[in-house]
Amino acid sequence: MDVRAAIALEPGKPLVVDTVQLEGPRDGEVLIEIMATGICHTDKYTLSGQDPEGVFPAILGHEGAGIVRKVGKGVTSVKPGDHVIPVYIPECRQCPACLSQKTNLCTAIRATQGRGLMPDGTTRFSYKGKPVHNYMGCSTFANFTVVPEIAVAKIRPDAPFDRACYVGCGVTTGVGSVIWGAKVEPNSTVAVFGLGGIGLNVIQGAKMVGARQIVGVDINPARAPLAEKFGMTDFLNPAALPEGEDVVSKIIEMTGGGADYTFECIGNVTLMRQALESAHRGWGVACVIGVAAAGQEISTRPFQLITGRKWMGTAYGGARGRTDTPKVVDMYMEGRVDIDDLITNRIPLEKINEAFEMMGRGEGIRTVVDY
Ligand code: NAD
Ligand code: AHE
Ligand code: ZN
Repeated sequence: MDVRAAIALEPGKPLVVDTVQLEGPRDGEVLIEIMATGICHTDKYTLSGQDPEGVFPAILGHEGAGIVRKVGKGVTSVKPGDHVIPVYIPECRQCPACLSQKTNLCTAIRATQGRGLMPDGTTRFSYKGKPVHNYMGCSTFANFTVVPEIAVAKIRPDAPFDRACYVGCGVTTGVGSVIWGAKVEPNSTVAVFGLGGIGLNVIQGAKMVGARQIVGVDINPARAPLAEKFGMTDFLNPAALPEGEDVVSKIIEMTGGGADYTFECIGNVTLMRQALESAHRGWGVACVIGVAAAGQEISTRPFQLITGRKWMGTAYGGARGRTDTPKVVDMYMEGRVDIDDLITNRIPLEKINEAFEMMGRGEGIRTVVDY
C-alpha cells in the first residue's frame, strides 16, 4: 500500500515527506495506522548521524499511537480496531531477560531492530523501488507501519492519540525511571539535570511518589516555571552560578549532603559525572537517562563509588513494553500524570523539519504530528 512518510535519506539532512510503499504484515506482525506521533530528542540524535545504529534511508519516529488495521498469521494478543502504542522495548515474555523479571530489556528481536530490520531480516517499507529501514522497531513518521506483535501495547480506547503517543517514549521514560527504574521512595530528595521532554516527566514522577525536595538543573531559565508546576521545589541554573561555585557543591548544600536520587536527562557525560557526585554519600543513586553519542565515556573517581554512591541507567524508564505502557496511559486518563502541558506544538507531517529546528533552538517541550 501507499503511505505518507517522512524519510531520512541521509544523516544530517532534512527529512523528505513523500509517498512510500508498505508491505502488509507477515506472520506474527501487525499493521498499525499511526494517528499521532511525538518527536523525541533521540530521533534528532539518530538523524544527526552520531548514532552508531543509525542506518539510512530510514523512517524514524518511535513515539506513536494508533489503531490496528490488520494482523498477520498467528497474532492473538491484538485485533483490528484495537488502540495501541508500538513500543521500542518489546516484551516477548519468553526470553531470559523477560523471564528474569529483573529487566525490561527483552532480547527477542534486539539484534534485527538495531539494524533497522524486521525480525525476519527484511524491511516492509520501500521508496522508489529500494528498501527503506525501520527505526527502533516502530517507524512512526509514517501514517501506517508494520511492527512485530511483541512490540504492540494495547491501550484503552478512550485515550486521545495525540496525548497517548507521548507515552510511547517520553512520559514513560521519565515517570518510569522514578517508579520502576530507580524506585524512588516517598520523602526522598531528588535532583533532575535537564528540564526538557524527559526531565519534566521525571519531576512529575518524583512528585507522584512523594519526594520531599526536587531540585531542577537547567541552563535555560525558561524551563523553570513549567518545572515548578510539575513539582520542582528548587531551580539551579549552572550558567548563573557565582564565580567559584559549582553545581555539585550547590546541590550537596541544598539537599543537606547530596540528593538521594539524581537523574541525568540531557545526554552530556560531564553532567552525568556531576549527577553521580551530587548523589548522597553512602546511598545516593544516580540514574543516567540521556543518550550520549558513540565514543563518549563517563568517568569519576572510584572513591565516589567506594563511598556508597550507585550509578545506574534506564531505557524506557525500566517499563516493560506491553505490561507497563497501558498503565502510564491510565495514569494520564485518571489525572495522575499531566501530558497536556508538555505538548507545546502541533503540526502536520509536512512541517516535521520545522519541529526538528525548534528542538535545536530549545523551543517548546514536545511537538506532536497529527496525521
Ligand atoms: P530536551 O532537549 O527536551 O531537554 C534537554 C534539556 O537539557 C533542555 O531543557 C536543555 O536546556 C537542558 N540542557 C542542555 N545542556 C545543558 C547543560 N549543559 N546543563 C544543564 N542543562 C542543559 O531533550 P529530551 O527530549 O528531554 O531528551 C533528553 C535526553 O534523553 C536525550 O539525550 C534523549 O536522547 C534521551 N532519552 C533517553 C531515553 C531512554 O530511554 N534512556 C528515552 C528518551 C530520551
Ligand atoms: N542506538 C543508540 C541507542 C540509544 C539508546 O540507548 N536508546 C534507548 C532509548 S532512547 C529513546 O528515546 C534504549 O532503549 N536503549 C536500550 C536499547 O536496547 O537500545 C546508541 O547510542 O547506540
Ligand atoms: Zn524517545
